[in-house]
Amino acid sequence: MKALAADLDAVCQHMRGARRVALAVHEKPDLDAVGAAAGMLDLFAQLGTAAAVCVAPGELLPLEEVLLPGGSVERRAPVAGEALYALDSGSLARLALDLGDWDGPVVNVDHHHDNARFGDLVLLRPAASSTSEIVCDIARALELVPSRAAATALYAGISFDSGHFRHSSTGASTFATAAWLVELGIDVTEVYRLLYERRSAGATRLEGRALAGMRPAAGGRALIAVLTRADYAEFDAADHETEGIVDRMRAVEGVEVAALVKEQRGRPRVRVSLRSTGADVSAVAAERGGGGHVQAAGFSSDDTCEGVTAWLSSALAKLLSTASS
Ligand SMILES: [Mn+2]
Repeated sequence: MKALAADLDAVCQHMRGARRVALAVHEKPDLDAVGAAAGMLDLFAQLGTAAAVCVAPGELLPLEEVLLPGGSVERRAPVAGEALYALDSGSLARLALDLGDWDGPVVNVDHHHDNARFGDLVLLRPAASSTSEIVCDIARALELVPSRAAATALYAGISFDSGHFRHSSTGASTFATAAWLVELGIDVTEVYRLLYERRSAGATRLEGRALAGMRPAAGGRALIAVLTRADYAEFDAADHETEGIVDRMRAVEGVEVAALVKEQRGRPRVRVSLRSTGADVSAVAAERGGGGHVQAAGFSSDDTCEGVTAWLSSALAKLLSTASS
């Protein structure tokens, strides 16, 4: 599969000519992947092209039952004669799909800056907030109007990937696209509640425990909190329900780095989430075999919570003593 320089027009042209399409997303799909897939499904439906979202058995698509049409997800590999549209995935290997011996045209639509530029057609927009935003650009280039349901999913994807319009990837085009979707009749309050206001009471209490217990490091420029198995058990909260806690810690005035240490059920013993206002926490994570982005990273360890916390105290002090900010 030869990589060709391609743009929006080339992808639109391919879409108009496609006969059968398999839409694929990255493994552990997020709401941007789901929103982009819902948007592309709708566009292909309007073009009269058979399309399905194809994922490996066992992959869960968040809010699939709300944001994707019933029967649109097939837990299988693409078949002969289908073109593969890879959405929101930096590489073929990262797709939530085992391609097996399938061979056919690949169209790569993504916004990850480290995208491997795989495929026969590449539509890569690293400045875009989300792949969902790029799908809106495709819709407008095709002069198609997404259905209200597809518009809702696209808005959900943009909201999720932009941190609800606050990450640095949020540009004027993000708001313009959101405004276009609102004009199509979506209910922004309904989407907000669906995405951000469905936490369990236990998860909210767990957050309270973490926030009440946070301790300063690096002379107050960092905060570290620990959640033990006893905390999860006390509030009957699931492991994945810690999302957002470390961001709340980072939002404290004067805090440049926040770290949340989460004790696991088995191995690894501990997972750590790191957030910063600009200091490179991916470098701290890399020291313990982890990684991520400059402002959002993580690592895991078989050390105890106490051991990891002690290590973090000195690592964050060192990081912030050398940080320019
Ligand atoms: Mn994305």
